[in-house]
Amino acid sequence: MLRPQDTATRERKPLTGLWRFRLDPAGEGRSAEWFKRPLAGAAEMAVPASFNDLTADPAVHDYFGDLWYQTTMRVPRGWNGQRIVLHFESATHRATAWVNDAEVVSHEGGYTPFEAEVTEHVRAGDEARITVLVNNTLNWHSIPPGVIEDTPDGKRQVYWHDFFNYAGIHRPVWLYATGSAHLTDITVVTGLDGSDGTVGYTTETSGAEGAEVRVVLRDAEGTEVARATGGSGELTVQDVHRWAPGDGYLYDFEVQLVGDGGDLLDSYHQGVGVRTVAVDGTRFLINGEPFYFTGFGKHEDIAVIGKGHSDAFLLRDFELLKWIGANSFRTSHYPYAEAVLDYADRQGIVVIDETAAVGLNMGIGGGIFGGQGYTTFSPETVNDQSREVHAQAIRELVARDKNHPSVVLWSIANEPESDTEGAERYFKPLFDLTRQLDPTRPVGFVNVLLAPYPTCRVSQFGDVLMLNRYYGWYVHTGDLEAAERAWEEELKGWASEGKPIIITEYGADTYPGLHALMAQPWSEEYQVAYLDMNHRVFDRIDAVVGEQVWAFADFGTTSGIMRVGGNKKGVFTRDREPKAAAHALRRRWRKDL
Ligand code: GCB
Repeated sequence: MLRPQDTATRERKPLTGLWRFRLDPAGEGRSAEWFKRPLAGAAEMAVPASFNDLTADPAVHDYFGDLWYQTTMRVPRGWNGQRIVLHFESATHRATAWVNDAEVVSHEGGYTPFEAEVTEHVRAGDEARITVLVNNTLNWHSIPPGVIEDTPDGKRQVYWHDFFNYAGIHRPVWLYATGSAHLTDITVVTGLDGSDGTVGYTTETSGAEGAEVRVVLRDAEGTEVARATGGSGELTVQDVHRWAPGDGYLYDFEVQLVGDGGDLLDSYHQGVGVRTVAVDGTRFLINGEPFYFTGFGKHEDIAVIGKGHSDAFLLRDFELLKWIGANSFRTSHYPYAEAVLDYADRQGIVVIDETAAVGLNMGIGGGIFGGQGYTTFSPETVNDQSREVHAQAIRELVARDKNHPSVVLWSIANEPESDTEGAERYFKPLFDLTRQLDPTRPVGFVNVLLAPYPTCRVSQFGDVLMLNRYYGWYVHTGDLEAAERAWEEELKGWASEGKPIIITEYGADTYPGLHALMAQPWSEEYQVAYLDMNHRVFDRIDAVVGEQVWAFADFGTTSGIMRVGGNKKGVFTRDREPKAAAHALRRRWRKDL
């Protein structure tokens, strides 16, 4: 699937703004055919945004179930005779859409795009009614999972990940037009050969019998550097300008579909960063050079709009990454908006790209350890059907993000149960699948403190070890000496595996403005001392090739005795102001200061 674009042959129209919106707690809208008329009793709702915090009503904030969105728009007059497509960048966690009276698409999974051709349901120049049934419940067959429990006070949505279950239409929605002969997919794989670069490509088309594919590669100044004809092939770029961390140099790869008579049927532009990624022993190599990750686990999380994408916050966050000297982040704990990855490509920021498989671990709940009364992997809980949903999430992630040079590593899950036979059986095929889908990038998963060295049975499948550890916070709380000893001992065990180790989370909740001379937990001083302790340990272990602090900024969670207005492990506050730790990290990471 190609992301909508305006090109010589394509036009798109954003469907953002205020839509009609209504909850459907009885789940009656589908059988009552609400999509056939203007939504009765509707409020208005911003798209893109999470619906949860745009209301003063607690029942809406915590709502789970069916919710309806509807808008009317005019199909551009000039689209007569074109193929017209309705495209959602995401809808959380599943959706069905109608155009006028016709059901056109359903999609499971809250963070990847989906679309449907709607040519036969609309007319250029006419109004079209677009209705979307979004459902935000989590169950044993959703990624992430959850369960709805009956309580004396009614039903409750329970889940095992530590961030608020924001939902709605979080990213742009588009109507776009192409010709009937069109490109449907482009894949690029880049290589290096001395000072030259290679760009291997494959394309897929539809309705294009007799048409020819032509490709042109241009440098950032627009000068042509290579061209070829044919649906697949390889281009060579002499004296290539490599994409590298801190140098987001992109070539423009234009794919053209040309008809018999030489007419341009379709044109699509794909940014290409020429770089290589490899693992060699305990080293993580980008362009053959050892790379050390500095940065964060992030969230898509902003006050008021929740997980709604904001270009303004995108810029602010990347400014802060640069300011602090971060060269990377992980898309914890779900695929981020495509605009984020495009920007990372352009900024030369390295990305660990994660699926939404978080909370597959009944040993954890909202950051608190302890039994949750369920078995993680069993026929009644996370089972073969869940694994197929997980596999589909991996397929969609790789399909969406395969061409981003910033993405150097797939993370197929965060902190699942990983010390049992059930976990081993569940994960082996998912690693195989990811490698089959993308043989060019390393694959890993993020290991939790509950499966310390040497108990983990899943890390054997990874090319890289990704560890989340909270020595000095959840264990040895406030005792950094004991924490340092225990952490180093465990890390030495992992180092003996001979794989690169990235510390994908370490962090301490910190209430901004709370100070303590004796470095008490929750104080700004403790967060700094905690990070210093971790860095001493990392600097003593050669196999550690990265440190990503948890978290970039404070973020919204469910309420709990461990959470003060959300998770406060941010190095920046939720409105992106620095805590003392931000200055300390900047001194460590900014080699140029
Ligand atoms: C973790 C999770 C992350 C939590 C964090 C915490 O291990 O991966 O989602 O927010 O711990 O703060 O407890």
